[in-house]
Amino acid sequence: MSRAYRFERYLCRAPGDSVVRGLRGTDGDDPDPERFRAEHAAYRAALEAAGGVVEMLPALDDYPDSVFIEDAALCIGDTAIALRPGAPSRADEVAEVVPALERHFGRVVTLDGPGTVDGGDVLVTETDAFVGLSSRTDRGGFEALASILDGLGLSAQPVALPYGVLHLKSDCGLLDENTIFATPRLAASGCFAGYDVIETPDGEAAAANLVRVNDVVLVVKGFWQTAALLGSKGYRVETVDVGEAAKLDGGLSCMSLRFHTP
Ligand code: CIR
Repeated sequence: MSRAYRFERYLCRAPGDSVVRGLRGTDGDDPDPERFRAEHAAYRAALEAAGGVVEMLPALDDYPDSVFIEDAALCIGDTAIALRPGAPSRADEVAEVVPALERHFGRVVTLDGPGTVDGGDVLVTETDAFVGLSSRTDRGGFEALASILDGLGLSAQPVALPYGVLHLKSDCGLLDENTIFATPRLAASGCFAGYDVIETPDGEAAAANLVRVNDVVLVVKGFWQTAALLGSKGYRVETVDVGEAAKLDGGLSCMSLRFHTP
């Protein structure tokens, strides 16, 4: 099973009451902290049901978006990379996650500045790392990350994102070694040449942010065409409700760091 989706440990951060002040691209309803906590608990249960153990880090009310822990770090094999999130309000989340990374990883590498990278912009396969150039991840961040990934045997490839897309993984997710699930607007760029691409069904672009965890594919609840499509192709699908996270442009991948340390 690929290191890109074989996991036995997960780091999650509890949502705090300040989650109501989380960043969002367009004005809308605030998430409800209680409902968010309930959804987060179900999300953690889904990860553990797919195999492995979740370590919960305490809520950080000074950082309203810190529940979206994926953006602060990247975990590959025995190496964790402390990233540099592009939103100024999120930059200091990294220092809060490093001690937990140091407990689990033999090696914690820090991405050099001044460039920025959000973890949500990085899709890792067995051999490649696709890195979205976005409002959060810039060219300097890409170059710095690419040189670290090269040392880990991964070829980093920049991907220009379609207009209005927050992160690369807002529009794609890994299904297996050779297969990526992506929105038609992202796939149309040809960025995944050499991979099989399954496109999101009409009206279900937001289902692209799925997570393969061991033998299970976690899919956002409510995207029934996606669940049926992937089921028909032999994937074992479980659905998870992330309605509160979605109010802050979050989805399934962003609420955990997933890894299998040797
Ligand atoms: C943000 O704008 O940074 C958060 N409200 C959402 C981050 C979602 N992160 C992700 O999908 N990796």
